[in-house]
Amino acid sequence: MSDNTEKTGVTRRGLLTAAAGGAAFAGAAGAARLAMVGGATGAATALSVGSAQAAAGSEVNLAPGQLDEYYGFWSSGQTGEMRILGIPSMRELMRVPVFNRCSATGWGQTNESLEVLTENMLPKTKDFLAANGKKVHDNGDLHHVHMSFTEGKYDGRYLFMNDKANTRVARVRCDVMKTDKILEIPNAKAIHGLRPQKWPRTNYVFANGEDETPMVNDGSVLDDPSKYVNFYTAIDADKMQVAWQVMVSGNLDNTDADYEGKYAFSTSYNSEMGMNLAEMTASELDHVVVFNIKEIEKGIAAGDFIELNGVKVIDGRKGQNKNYTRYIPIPNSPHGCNMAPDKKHLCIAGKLSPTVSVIDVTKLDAVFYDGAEPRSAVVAEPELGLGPLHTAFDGKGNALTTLFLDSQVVKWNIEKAVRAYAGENVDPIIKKVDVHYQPGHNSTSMGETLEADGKWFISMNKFSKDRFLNVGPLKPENEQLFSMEGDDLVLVHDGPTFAEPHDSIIVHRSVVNPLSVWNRQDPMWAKTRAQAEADGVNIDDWADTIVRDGNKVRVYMSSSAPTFSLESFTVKQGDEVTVIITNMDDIDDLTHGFTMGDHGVAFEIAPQATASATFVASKAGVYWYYCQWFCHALHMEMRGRMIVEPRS
Ligand code: RUQ
Ligand code: CUA
Repeated sequence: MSDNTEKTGVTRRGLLTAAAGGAAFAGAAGAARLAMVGGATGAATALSVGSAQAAAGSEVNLAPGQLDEYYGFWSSGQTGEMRILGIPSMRELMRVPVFNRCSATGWGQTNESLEVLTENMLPKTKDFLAANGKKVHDNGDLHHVHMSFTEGKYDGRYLFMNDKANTRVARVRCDVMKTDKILEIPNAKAIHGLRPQKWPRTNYVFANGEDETPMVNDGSVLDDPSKYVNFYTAIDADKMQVAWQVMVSGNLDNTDADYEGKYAFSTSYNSEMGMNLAEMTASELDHVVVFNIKEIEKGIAAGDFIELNGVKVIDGRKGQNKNYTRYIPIPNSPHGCNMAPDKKHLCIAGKLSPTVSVIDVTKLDAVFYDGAEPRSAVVAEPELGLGPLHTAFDGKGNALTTLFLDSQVVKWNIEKAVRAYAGENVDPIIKKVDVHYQPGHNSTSMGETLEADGKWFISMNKFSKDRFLNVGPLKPENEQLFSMEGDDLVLVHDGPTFAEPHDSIIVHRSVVNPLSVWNRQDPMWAKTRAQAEADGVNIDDWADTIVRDGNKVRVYMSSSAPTFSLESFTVKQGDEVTVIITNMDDIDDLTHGFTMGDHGVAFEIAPQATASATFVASKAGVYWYYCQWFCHALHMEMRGRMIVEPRS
C-alpha cells in the first residue's frame, strides 16, 4: 500500500481523497490551507449583523449579579477536567477535576479522591503505577460529557464522561459537582465516544473503544493485526460496573442511543483495521455499527458469551450473522453520531466524505429481522461541505453540522434532505456561516434531548489563530456562541479556552439543583468516617485528637473561620501522617483549605465536608500549615505548626 493517493484517488464526485483528508487532519498547516480553499470555493454567507446581533448581544452581556439561564457542561480534552460555564454569558463558573490532578482542591491527593480514582482500577494498572512510583495517573483526555436521562430528558442526577488516554469512564454527581466514580474499562482500549441511554432512563452508559489490540493483550499475540479486536462497552450507570461488552470489527469513534431504548450506534472509521494512515483510509466506505440492546441482553442471559477479565463479552463482529449487531456502510471514516430529537433520524457525519448520512431508526427492525439491506435504513445523504464532524439540532426539524475543513457550520433541514434523497428537487441547505476556525463539536441548548429549544448554538473551534492577543506559540482554542434567530445564526461571543473545548452540553438551569453545603453523612468520606469511629473520634463534632498507631499518626482537626482546632501537632521523623479535617462552618461559600508548607500537600474543605491527606513526615523541623482558601478577615492567621522531632 505504497501509493494511497493512486489507490483511492478522487473516485467519486465530491469525495475528498483519503490522502488529502489524512494530510489535513494530521497537521494544522494542512488543515488551515485546505480550509482556505474550502472557504474560497464554498458558499459562505456573511454573518448577519445589525439589530439582531445587538439584541442578542444584550442578552449575552448579563449585568453584574444576573444569573445565566443555562448551565454549560464542558469537557476539557487533554486537561482531563470538566468545566461548568454559564450560558449565554460564557463565564467559566467552575472546574471539576476528574482524571487530572488538581492543585487547588487536592483531587488526586486526598484519601477521598484517591479512593474514587483507584477503587475500580485494574490490577495491572495498579502494578504499573507502583512500578513507576505512583498511585494514580496524572493525566486524562476527557472528550465527552453527557447528562443522565429519564424518558429522553435530562434528569439532573449525573454527568458521565470518558478518558481516552487511560481507558476510563467517570461519573460526576450533580448535587455536589464532584466525581464519585471512576471505572477503568477492561479489554477495551482508548474509550472515546460515550453516551447515556436515553430511554426509558439511563440504565446503561455506552462507551466506545477506539484502538484495537489483541483480544487478550498480555504479550502472547503481538504484531499480528489480524488477531486484533475492538470492544463496545455497556456500563451499568447506577452501579458503575461494566454490564457487558460486544466485540466488534473496526475502530469505534462516536456513539449515541435512540429514544426507544432499542438501539445504540457507533461510527467506525478504519473498517480496514489498518495500522497506518494509508491503510486506515484505503476504503471509501466504513460503517456504523448498530447494537440491538434487547438481543444482546438475551444473548448474555442465554450464555452466548465468553468471559474476559471478568466481563461477559458477546461476539458482534462482522459476519457473525447474529442479531446482536448490524454494519451499515457509510462514506468515509465517519465521525459524529447524533440522534435527532424527532426520535427518528440519526445523523452520521462523513468526515472524509462531504456528506451526512441520515439513518431512519424506525427502519432498523427490518434490517435485523426481515433481512433488509443495511443501507435501506439510510434515508438521506446530503452533501454539505468539507469535513463534516458533528451535528446538533434545534428541535424544529433542522440540523447544524460543523465543517472542519471549510471552517463553517451548515444549517440544513432533515425532512428536505430526505425528500431530496428520494429524488425531489429540493435543497436542504438553509445557511452556511463562517466560524473561526476549524470547528469540531457543536452543541445547541437542550439539543440532545426531547426538549431541544433552538435558542443557543455553540461552535467549538480547534484553532483561534488571529482572534485573540498573541500569547506565544501555544494559542487558545475558540468557542463561539451564536444566538439562533429564525434561520439566522448570530455570532455573539468569542471565548478563548485552554486545552481543549472538546465538547459541551447546554442544560437549562431548572434541571440542575446543586447543594450549597455538604450533607455531613455524605458517602464521599465514608471510609474516613469508619476510620474515625474505629479511633473513637466523632468527626461530626469539634475534634482535636491525635491518634498514634505504630508509626502511623492520624491528626483529627476541625476548622471554623478563622481557626483550626489544633494550633500545632507533633510527630516523629518518618511517621506516616494523616491529617483529617472537618469544616464545621455551614455557611454558604465558607470553604477552608489545608496546605502543609514544603510538603506538597494541599486540599479543599467545603462547608460541612471532611477531607484528608496522608504523607510521610520525613523532614525533621518546624513546618507551618495554613488555610489556602480565603475565608475570613483573619484568614492569614488561620495556620498552625507541625513539629517533626528528629528520629533519635
Ligand atoms: S470526537 S471533534 Cu473526541 Cu468528540 Cu469529534
Ligand atoms: Cu480558612 Cu482561609
